Order: sequence, then structure tokens, then C-alpha cells
Amino acid sequence: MTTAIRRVAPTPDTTGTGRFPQGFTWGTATAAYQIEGAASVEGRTPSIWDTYSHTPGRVRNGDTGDVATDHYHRWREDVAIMADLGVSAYRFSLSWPRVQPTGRGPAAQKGLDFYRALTDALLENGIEPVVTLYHWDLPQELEDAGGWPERVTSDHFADYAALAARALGDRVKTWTTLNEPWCSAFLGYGSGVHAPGRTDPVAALRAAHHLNLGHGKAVQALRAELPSSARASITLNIHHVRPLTESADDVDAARRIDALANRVFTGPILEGHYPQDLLDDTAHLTDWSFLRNGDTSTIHQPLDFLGVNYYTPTLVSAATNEAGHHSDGHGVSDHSPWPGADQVNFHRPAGSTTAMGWAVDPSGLYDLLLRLKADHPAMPLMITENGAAFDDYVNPEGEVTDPERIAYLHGHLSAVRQAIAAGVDVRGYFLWSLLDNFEWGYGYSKRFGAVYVDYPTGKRIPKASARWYADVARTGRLPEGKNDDR
Ligand code: IFM
Repeated sequence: MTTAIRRVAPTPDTTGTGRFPQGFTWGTATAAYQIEGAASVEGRTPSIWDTYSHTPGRVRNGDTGDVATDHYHRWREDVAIMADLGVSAYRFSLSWPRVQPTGRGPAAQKGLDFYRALTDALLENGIEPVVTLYHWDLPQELEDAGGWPERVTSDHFADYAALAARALGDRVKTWTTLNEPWCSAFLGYGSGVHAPGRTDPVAALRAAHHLNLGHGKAVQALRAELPSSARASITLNIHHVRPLTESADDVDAARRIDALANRVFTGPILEGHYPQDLLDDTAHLTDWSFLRNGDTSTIHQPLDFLGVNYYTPTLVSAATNEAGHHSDGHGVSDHSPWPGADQVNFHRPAGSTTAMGWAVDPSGLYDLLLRLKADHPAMPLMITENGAAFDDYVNPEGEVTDPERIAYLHGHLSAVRQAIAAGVDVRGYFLWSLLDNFEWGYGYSKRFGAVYVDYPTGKRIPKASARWYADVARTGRLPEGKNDDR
């Protein structure tokens, strides 16, 4: 049973200095389309993000992932940077159209060779490879055949999972099926601010279900191919949804958004059923006949941990105007990513914000972790993404100093440590991101990296935050006092 939205604890202090547990994973994270470039080499076919970014007006400044950070050619340098930072794990995604062009049929040997070489280099440097199978780059041919709103895509995804496991299972022990399926379904097919850019609320709900189904089938495929010691997981961008006031209407608005953002995934994946209130809230849009007998037990596979991505809390109220506005920090569209929740307003929480306009609020992460423990006490958690974009620049000394990012990381890591002290089983933390990269609809205008990338030359410059994070990873503790993090 999932708990209702509630406030669990006061804001955690951000100066905590206690040690993280022994064996805690300290990682950095990236995703294929955001860093690799080399979009049309060695048999790689276009993904929906190639098509979308090449469509005028979709991505800021007309940016595309054609070259990105050129990681496909500079990966040795990137592994060396991670080794120098001393991180213990690297979370990256496979480009589906690079390893299985067109999303069906045989593997592309060159694509697999790239990931084999990368994982070998990571292992040689004592860095654990953590593979995500799908970070949003659906082969365009599968979208042309209907994409995630069609059931058959979940079968193709399971075949691709098996292929990847056969190729890399001797090297990779930790696997994640999907990254943030909420974005794939609701931004990709609902508001259209992500690829493939469709704006159909029913397609978004169908996509959510088929992503869930694809996850379940992919876990089955991974288990069939991999040794029993392998670990399987999914990463969700669980929204920490807060009502603006305690009024019944605002609390109900928060419940609706929680159902569409979170429980549409945690329900079937972790509990084996869709929440009834979600089905009721969307009944005027669809009868959910795409949900077939047996689907929820396929989706409900045992997992080794749940990946949690957190950046900022979500603050909502019941709309007082005709139709609610949904400027929720996920891009601008006339179409809502929240099917059946038109009467909800989104608010920017008070306080400082990042370059994305997202509020900096570590208490949201603390509360979220406590809630996950209450709802799913036996499920280990991994923070698979956390970080912030700021307007970084290279100073005349050739350095990038980013005290706001250090403060952000300090606050959020302190929240994690305090959640652990309160009994939450958090196994690790992956900083988003290793490198500045292609931030989807925002192109290269937002810099999330611990390492600055000079895009014209590809030059990498570790920021002050990278050194700070390396120290935390090495010592397993946060520096003392507020001023020590500057
Ligand atoms: O860059 C993205 C990433 O691809 C998925 N999670 C959120 C990040 C920042 O927006």
C-alpha cells in the first residue's frame, strides 16, 4: 500500500559531517545521446532524438547530438578523468540504435565493441560499469511503427535487453532497464517537449504502460541471460509532490500528480497493480483496455534496487482559473504532460534556483527517501542522478569555479546521509553529470557537468566541484562547516 502525500520531516541541516557507510558507491552518470556524438558512424541508425533535434524549432539554438562531447572518440580521456577523481562507479547508457540498428534483428558488432572497450577500461581502473539500457533514444524505425504507445515495442525492448546482456554480461554486473520512463511517456507523447514530440494524452498513458511492460520483460530477459549475481533495477524520477496548502483541494491536486508522476510506475513495478485512483482520474480519457490480463505480474519483477533521480520538489495547488497551467519546469508546451489533471497549478517553491529554474531544496530528497522507505521498506535505493546546472564559465586562469554546485551537492549529500541515519537503505550516489552535455530540449545551453566541456574544441576542464566531489568520494564524508565547501 502506498502512503498518501505527506510531510515526513523538517528540513535537514546541511552541515552534517558524519561518514557514509563502508562500501557506499560514489559514481558519476551520463547518457548516450547526451555525450557520445558519432551519430552516423559504423551502422548506427537515427533515434527519435536525432529526428527530433533535427526538426527546426524543437531544440534551443537548433542544437543536436551529432557531435555532443564526442565521447565516442574521447572515451579514454573521460575514463582517465574518472580514474583521477577516484569514483567507484560510472552509470552510462547504451545507444540502442548503435548496438541494434533499427531496433530489431542482429547486433551491430562495432557498436558492441565500443561498449566492450569502454567497460574493459573502466574495470581496469577499478570503476564499476552500471549500464542503463534505455535513456530515451528509441530507434526511429520503432517509432515509425508506432513507438511506445504500441505493445510490440515492449517485445523489441526485451529482445534488445537479451542481446545486450549476452554481449556485455561477462563484464557488467549492474543493469538498469529504463531511465525516467515518466519523461519518455509524458514529455515524449503528452506535452511533446521531448522526442518524439507527440501531444496525445492517451498515447502518453499507453506509452507509460508499455514502458512498464518493457521493463518487466527486459528484467526477465536479463535474468535469463545473466549470472544470478547480476543486479537488475529501474531508475525513476520520483517527483516529491507537495500541496501548496493543506486544503482538501490542494491535497487532492498533489494526489493526482503523485499518481501520474510516481505511482503509475511504482504501483505495477513494485506492488503489482495500477493504483485505482489513477485509473479513475483518467477514465474519461481511456478505458485502459491496452492493459491485458497478466501484464501487471509481468511488470512486477523482483529488483535488486530502485534507482532514484532527484533534482527539485514539485509544488502544486488546485487550479483557481479555468484550466490549470502546467509550467512545471519540464519545458514549455501548450499541451499538458499530465493527462486528466488539467485543474492543477504548478508553483515554483521559494528560495534559490539553478540555471534550469529549479528550486534548490534538499529537504525534498530527504522526505522522498523517507517516503520510499515507508512505502517499500525492503527495497534498497540508489541515487542514480542528482546535480545542478549553473552558468559556468572558464575564468582568465583557465579554471571553472562553481561554488553554487558545491553548495547544492553538499546540501543534497547531507540529506542522503541523514536519511541513511534515519534508517533508509541508500547504497550509493551518482552525480549528474560527469560532463557538460546535450540537455535535451535546452541543447547545450545548460551545464550539469562536474567537468566543463569547451564544445568547439572538446577540451575537458574539471570544475572545482569535481575536486570537491573527489574528496568526498575518497574520504566518505562531507567537509565540515559551511565555509569548507567553497
Ligand atoms: O539531463 C537529464 C538526464 O538525461 C535525465 N535526468 C535529468 C537530467 C537533467 O535534466
